[in-house]
This record gives sequence, structure tokens and C-alpha cells, in this order.
Amino acid sequence: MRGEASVLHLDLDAFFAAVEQRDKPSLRGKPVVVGGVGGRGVVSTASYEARVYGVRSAMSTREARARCPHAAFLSGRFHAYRDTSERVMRLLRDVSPLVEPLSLDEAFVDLARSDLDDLSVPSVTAFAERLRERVVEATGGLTASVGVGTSKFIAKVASDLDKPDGLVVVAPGTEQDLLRPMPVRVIPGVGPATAERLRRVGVHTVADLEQISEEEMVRLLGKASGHWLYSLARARDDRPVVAEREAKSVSVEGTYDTDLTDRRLMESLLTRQAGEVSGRLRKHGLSGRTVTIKVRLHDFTTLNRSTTLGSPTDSPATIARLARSLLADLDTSGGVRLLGVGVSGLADWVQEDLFGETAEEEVEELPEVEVPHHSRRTWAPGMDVVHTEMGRGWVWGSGRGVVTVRFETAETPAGPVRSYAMDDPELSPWRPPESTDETGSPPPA
Ligand code: TTP
Ligand code: MG
Ligand code: MG
Repeated sequence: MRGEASVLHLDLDAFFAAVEQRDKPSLRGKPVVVGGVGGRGVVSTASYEARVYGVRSAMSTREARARCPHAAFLSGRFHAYRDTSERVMRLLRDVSPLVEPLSLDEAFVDLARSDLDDLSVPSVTAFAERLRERVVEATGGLTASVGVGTSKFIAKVASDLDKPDGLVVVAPGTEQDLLRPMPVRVIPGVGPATAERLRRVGVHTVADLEQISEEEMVRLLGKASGHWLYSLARARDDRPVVAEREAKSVSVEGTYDTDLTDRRLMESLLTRQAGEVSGRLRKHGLSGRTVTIKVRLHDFTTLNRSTTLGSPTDSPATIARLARSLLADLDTSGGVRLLGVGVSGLADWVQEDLFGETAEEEVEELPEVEVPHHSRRTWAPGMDVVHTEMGRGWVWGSGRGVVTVRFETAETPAGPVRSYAMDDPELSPWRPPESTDETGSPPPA
């Protein structure tokens, strides 16, 4: 924890839906739901107008339709989200060299490395307000919520307090007052499994957690988690903002075409990866004390969780067991697109492989387990199209051989609606010119 509020966390508001509203003027101010539009689809996100009706991320689209039938239901356009994300990250890197992206729509920024020479509360507040305005300019109208505090933990909690379009600066010294009434789930790493264990001993809030001694916490949750929670309950968090994650471990990871949602499948993949990691360790005569899993969620949030043993291991069973238990505490209900296992803290360390973002990802095939095939409709609702005469627009809906298009873009007013035969040669999908959309799959369908 720093003496000054110099860690900033920024998160865009209703990100995918906000991009859709920017590019589809007729949807501005209206309920918009982005996600899988098929029978078993899941909501990626909803505009704040749709949230009023109780529509939420990870809800089934079926339920979202029941709650808000008049919303526009759109499948995603990842090229647009990635492009918008890049604009925001570029802007943040312009402000400080230390920017740590957590997902497409959020990042930590170290203000101690910005050109602000005064890190007082009024100064960082003015700076953050100006930054929020610049995000609106850079993205063509998207708003961001920002939190600033003395640590990553506090900054992230703060950015969520006044969403959407909010700014909260937590003054140094007031962290614990802020945290005490909050549920324990506010602490990073406290997933459903840990929260349940704590609930069983009567711990619901951070204030409750503060009453528990360090020894008891370790008894309850194990050494690593126990110490972690004990510190965080007291707002003690010294994690640095890291632009490029340091990557030193032997690891194996796989990316998947379809979001994985089956826990047993994920566990069996981790077990297999643990076996491969162990094989590589043994081949080089290595062993390590820290077992890490890497999980990328369907929204591109990447989570790393690790646990450290008293002595080094190269055992496949031990690595697998620890990896599975780390997974148990993560909420993966929305789907997972990447899983990995690594071992670090090597006894005889050789840089054999990287676990960081820059590592070349191995694309694994899944021979023993069947991954559902992802089928994409030709005219998915929301997708960009171009008509030889009418110009650019987006698919409003399709069925029975007919596709209905609304002709408008971010730069035009709300435009007219026309219907065409699905195989009309004048109508074709539109993609941005220099798009390099290598993972261009739509949200879970
Ligand atoms: P979030 O930042 O969690 O959510 P949000 O930006 O939509 O809304 P807000 O921050 O205002 O609460 O996630 C960023 C994007 O990631 C979101 O727009 C869509 C995607 N996402 C999913 O696809 N599935 C999910 O379950 C979640 C939480 C997000
Ligand atoms: Mg967001
Ligand atoms: Mg986010």
C-alpha cells in the first residue's frame, strides 16, 4: 500500500453494448443486449438501459428476452471491440509507461510514473477527470469509470463504486472504512468456494474477516490464501503495476475455439497439461515450488492464480491436484477460452518456456473430449454489412429467406430499414479494411 493514491484503475462502461450503441445510432439510449443469440446463448453484456430490467452478463439469453423483450439482441463484433480497446490502451500508455491491461476494457495505470509531480487527492482527481474525457474523445463516445487509490485492490474496488461514468478517489487512510461493510467477495481471489468456506464460519463482510487471526485464517484456507486474505482485509496490498508480466516458468497452455463451460472438461484438460509440464520438468531435471494456472475468460480477462509448496515438485499428480484446486475458486460459468498450467520457482532454473502474454500459444486439440461445434449464422444480428446502393448498415434480423438491414453508422444519424432476399448479390458482409482479427469468434452462442 502506497502513501499516495497513485494507482488508477479504468473500466469501460457496458463495453460491448456501448460500442454497439456508438456504431448503431438508432440504439443509443435504448436497451441493447450483446451475446449469443441462439437457443442456448448467454449474455455477454447489456446496456445500462437493459440492466434496469434485470438483464446481466452470463444470464441466459432466453431469460434476458423474457425480462426485456423489446431490447435489441445482437451477436458480437470482436473487431470493433478490439479496435476500441486498442485506442484506449494507447491513450493510457500515453499517460504512463506502466499500464497493465486486465481485459479488453480495463487496465491499471501507475500514476507514480506519469508526469504528474503532485500526487495529492485534488491533483489525481483532476487528472482522472481529464483522462475520462480523453477516453470519450478517443473512443467516439464511450464512457469509462475510474478508481484511484493507494493499491491495485483499492483502485479496482473504487472504479466499480460509481459506475457508469463515475470517478472515485479513495483518500489515503480511508481504505479500511471503505472496505469493512463490503462482502468478502470484494477481495480478489475470493471466489465462490472460499466465500462459502468463510460463510460457514460466519464471515460475510470484510469487517468480519478482520476479526479472524492470521493463524486461524491459515488454518481455514491454507497458507497462501490465509496470508493473502489477512493482508487484504487490512487493505495491505503491495502488488506492483506491471506492464509486461515477468515470465519464468515451465508451462503448457491451450486455446479453444469454443468457450468451455463444463467444469469436468476443464479439470481433465488441466490434469493433462499438468502431466505435460511434469514431463518437461523431468526431462530437464527441474522442479518448482509454485504452481500457477492461467485462465482466460470469454471476455478476454486473463486470470493467473498460484499456490506455493513448501518444497519443489515435479510430480504430475501434485501439479494436477493444485491446478484443479486453483480452478475451483474461479467463476468460469461464462466460459473459458484458454487454460494453462505452469510451474515456477524452479530449483534448477532454465528458461525453457514462457507463461506470459508474449508466449506463443499452443493450440491444443482435444481428442478425448468433444467440444461443441460453433456454428455461425450468415446474417447474425448486429453484423456489419454493405449494400451496393444503400451503403453500410447492420443486420437487424433475418429469417425465412429475408434479411432486414438498418443503414446507419457511427457517423450518420439513425437510418432507414430495408429488407432483402438472403442471397441478394447486392448485399455482403462488411469488414474493416486492415482488420487482423485472428480470434474473430462471436460471443458464446
Ligand atoms: P465488464 O467490464 O465486466 O462489463 P461491462 O463493461 O459490460 O459493464 P460495466 O463494466 O459497466 O459493468 O466486461 C467487459 C466486457 O467483457 C463486456 O462488455 C462483455 C464482456 N463480458 C462477457 O462477454 N461476459 C461476461 O460475463 C462479462 C462479465 C463480460
Ligand atoms: Mg466494463
Ligand atoms: Mg471490465
